Amino acid sequence: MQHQTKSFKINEEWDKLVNRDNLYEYLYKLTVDSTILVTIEADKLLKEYLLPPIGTQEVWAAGVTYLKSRDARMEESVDTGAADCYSRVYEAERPELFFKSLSHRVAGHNGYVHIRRDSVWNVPEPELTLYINSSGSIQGYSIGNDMSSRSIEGENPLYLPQAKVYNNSASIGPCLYVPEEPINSETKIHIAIHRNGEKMFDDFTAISRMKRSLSELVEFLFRELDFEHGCYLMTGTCVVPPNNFTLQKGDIVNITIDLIGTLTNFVSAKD
Ligand code: DO4
Ligand code: MG
Repeated sequence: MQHQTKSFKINEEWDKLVNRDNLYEYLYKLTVDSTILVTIEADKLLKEYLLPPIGTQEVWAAGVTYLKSRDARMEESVDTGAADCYSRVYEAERPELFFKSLSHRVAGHNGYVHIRRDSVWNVPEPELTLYINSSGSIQGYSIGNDMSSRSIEGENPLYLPQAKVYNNSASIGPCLYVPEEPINSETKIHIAIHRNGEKMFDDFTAISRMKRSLSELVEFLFRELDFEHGCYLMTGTCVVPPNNFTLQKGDIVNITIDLIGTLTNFVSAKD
């Protein structure tokens, strides 16, 4: 755990550690009794592959929460006549929420995300990701990458689970950010994609552009679901690469969110 300029070694099981009300206060108090790691040791740990900050939590995702996402989906499905369902969900009271992953399919910082071998149009989706405790209260924030096949979803929206859920289709990290106050709505999300050392795409937006509030998404998710140790919720993509762009193996995706950090992933595919 890091607090201000210090790093601490915490010997607690993840699910128990994070699933509590007032997580910030709990962690703050822990800093008093915990072992401080010397800078060299902490830096070494942080430079290596970091495990994603997840235990047994399910990862859910919201969709079409930004105009950018609605428009991109309408464009990719224009030939199939399904474009209307995206404009309707964007305006509807009920948001789109879908199951994304369990921890064994989630990559961490500096880990590999996959593109499907049967998909010709693939993109990363940079998303503010909430950690919500079992009582339905947002206790922390992370960076999520909701890897997606635009060709498969564009063919038919009923293929959404195949476009969204496959090995290494989700990434979360580099940390769980637990602030004292809720995240500021002017917080920016930035994505850059590099190929062979060259920048292929780079864009950013603020989370204030989201059509829905975070609490509204959480309220719908928790209506008929219990999460024993809390859950993660990716809150939808705000940035979409141009329609002629598709990811390739070897690409590097960097997603940065103010105050949280940068999540780096290498693009690969199933062996
Ligand atoms: O409607 C399909 C998925 C949308 C999504 O993942 C997003 O908007 O981020
Ligand atoms: Mg998404």
